[in-house]
Amino acid sequence: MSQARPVPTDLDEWKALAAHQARIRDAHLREMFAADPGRADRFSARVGDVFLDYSKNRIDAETIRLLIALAERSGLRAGIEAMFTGEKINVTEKRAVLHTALRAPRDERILVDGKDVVPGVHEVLDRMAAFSDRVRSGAWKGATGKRIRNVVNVGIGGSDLGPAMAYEALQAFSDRSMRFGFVSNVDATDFVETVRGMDPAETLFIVASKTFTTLETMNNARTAREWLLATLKDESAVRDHFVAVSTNAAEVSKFGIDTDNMFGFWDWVGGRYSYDSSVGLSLMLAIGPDGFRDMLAGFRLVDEHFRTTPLESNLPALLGLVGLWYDDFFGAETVAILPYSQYLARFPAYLQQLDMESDGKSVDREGRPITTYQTGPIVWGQPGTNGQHAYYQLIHQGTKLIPCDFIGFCKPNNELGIHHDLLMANFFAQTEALAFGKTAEEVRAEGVAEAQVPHRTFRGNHPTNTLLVDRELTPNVLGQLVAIYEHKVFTQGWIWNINSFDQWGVELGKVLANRIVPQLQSPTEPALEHDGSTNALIRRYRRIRRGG
Ligand code: G6Q
Repeated sequence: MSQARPVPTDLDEWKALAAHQARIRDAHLREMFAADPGRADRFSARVGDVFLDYSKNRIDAETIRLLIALAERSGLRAGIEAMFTGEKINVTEKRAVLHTALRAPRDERILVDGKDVVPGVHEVLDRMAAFSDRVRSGAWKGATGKRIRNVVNVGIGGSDLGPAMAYEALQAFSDRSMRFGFVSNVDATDFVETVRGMDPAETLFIVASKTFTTLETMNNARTAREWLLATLKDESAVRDHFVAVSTNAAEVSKFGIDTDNMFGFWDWVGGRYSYDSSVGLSLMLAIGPDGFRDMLAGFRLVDEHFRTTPLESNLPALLGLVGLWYDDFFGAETVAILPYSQYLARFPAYLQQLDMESDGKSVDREGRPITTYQTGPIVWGQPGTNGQHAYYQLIHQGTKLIPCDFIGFCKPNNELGIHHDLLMANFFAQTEALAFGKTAEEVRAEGVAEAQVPHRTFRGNHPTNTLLVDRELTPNVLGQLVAIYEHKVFTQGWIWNINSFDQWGVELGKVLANRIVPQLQSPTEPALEHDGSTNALIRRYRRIRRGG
């Protein structure tokens, strides 16, 4: 693994794909479906409750064969094995990448530096479960003896997006007698609006921060402590109302949280891969330990599939390969994630971080600048059908190629009248329309005036993946979906030969802001040594903020 890999674009397999693309780029999905009645069957895969139809992509059997050849040549199988067995594939931070260990069964052994990490994972899970049971049953009391009714997770990025997304996704399974809030933004509005109406005596704060030094989180945590003590007065109340999720015990106790009330995780869990660790404590409080374990089982099911299934029918790998096909061979710059489930409203934002922070890299694992191919796409999206009444216009008729993932469910979480069939009718109609469009002849046949024909014509041939879940959204299904995307991102990152597990761009932001804080707060005019624009903006802000 330590040997420098060839630049992907120098590989014969890459060149073969480029030549193949030139042959099929103008083929229309209309023709492809007409020519092959078995196409929908051929281009489908399944794992657990998730069925993937990837037939509405601009691919043929040869495309998949060549993409798999590229994956094989790039050592994807060895890469998967290296990840699952705890090799230090996060080369810039010299860390193993073992979010898969978070869902390993008790009897599995996974060694990092010669030590089995699985017992530690289960020890933390068991402590989380015991704590959750106490809070949910009312046995854990606040400082004044009241039971906890509000839980507020204070964290940002990987310590926020996962639990916030999953809490929203699994509200149907949560304890409705409790209120859950997520404070991430250092904008005071986030804190103020989240705790509005909460009784401090009934509120538990979970300060979630891997490093316990992140500016936004530490500031929000201090504000939370002041808010609590303004009512409860006594410092000792912090013990009953604050717990921490972190890898940094020293900073946790410096903050005043008893390390007995700290739930750990490990440096081999990246922030954006961490909500199935103790970072998911708020979620466990909401859905209970059994629900949380059921979610882990869903993750696990996909992990095993990804690790053991041949690439030809390996769902996350196929999703990755088809995505890479557009990204690198059609020049597509973006991917839309379109869940037809209101509960998955935050899923696109979650995947945005997972994908863009992981694969948003322009230097390869050997430190060479990447100049001949594209890496991670811009990820975005909103739940359907809302998007249809907004930005789908550009997907249908704009000048850009935007591959889309449609995620839908055969069963609703809330059975109400004809709602679900209406939702799913839109779901099916959109992928059909995107693929097949509407020809000028079809528009004319509707009696449309000639001048309008070009405007009403849909060229189609827009690629989509359909992920159709056999059932309703459950904790287990959510685990499956997240693991599918984790491994999709891994597949692409591995072929691009980048480190999907560091985030120096994020680290930069943390350092830069810390430099400017004292410049904004200084009572006397500070000496500024930024560029001319930044200096002037800071001066302007100071003047106006101070009423000058
Ligand atoms: C995730 C990133 C980043 C991180 C936040 C919060 O992979 O590293 O989003 O999660 O910056 O960091 P802390 O958990 O250390 O506060």
